[in-house]
Amino acid sequence: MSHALLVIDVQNDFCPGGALAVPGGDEVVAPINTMMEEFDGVILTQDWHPAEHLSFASAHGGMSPFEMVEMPYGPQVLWPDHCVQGSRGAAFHPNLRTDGDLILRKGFRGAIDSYSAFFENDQTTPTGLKGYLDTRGIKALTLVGLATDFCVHYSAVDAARLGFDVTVRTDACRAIDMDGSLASAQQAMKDAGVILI
Ligand code: VGL
Ligand code: ZN
Repeated sequence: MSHALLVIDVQNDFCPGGALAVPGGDEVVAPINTMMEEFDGVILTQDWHPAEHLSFASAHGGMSPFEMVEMPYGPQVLWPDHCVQGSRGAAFHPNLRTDGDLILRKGFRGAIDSYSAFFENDQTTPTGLKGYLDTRGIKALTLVGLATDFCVHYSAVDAARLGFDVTVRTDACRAIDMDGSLASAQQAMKDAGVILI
């Protein structure tokens, strides 16, 4: 059985000093680089938003980061501007190995966010990753990266629902943890059958 490492969003904007810094975000880089040796395939994702993306508070006059809005597809957290296509913040952490097999970009449609590496936040628009993994015969995934409670969480739950064997290595993840989001993400992942290590 083929087992791939899925490295979620280890980008400058999610590391200390970045626009949406995750506490200790840069601490995942060294363990992830080591883990890359251990898998049949390595896939990296990159959060990749156009300027004025509708997930940015700045695109909603008068609203502040971390407030909620209602989008046509449901509730959406508003974020500081982050991971703008081609910016330094959108680049991978400079010490991250990027010699994996595939770099998958997500969140590139202006009006819809994409936490998951499989489906955008409407939970129906596919990114194409499922087809890629199936074509390669990959049946098991280990997830690492940023942020545990958003993009790792949604990617892991979708992967489990799609039938992959899913493990999250929490020692190689870090969380944003707003309003109990880490605890509810951990519960949702367990409920979906994801193994948390
Ligand atoms: C993420 C919030 C907004 C993540 C991406 O990578 O977890 N979180 N965009
Ligand atoms: Zn984003």
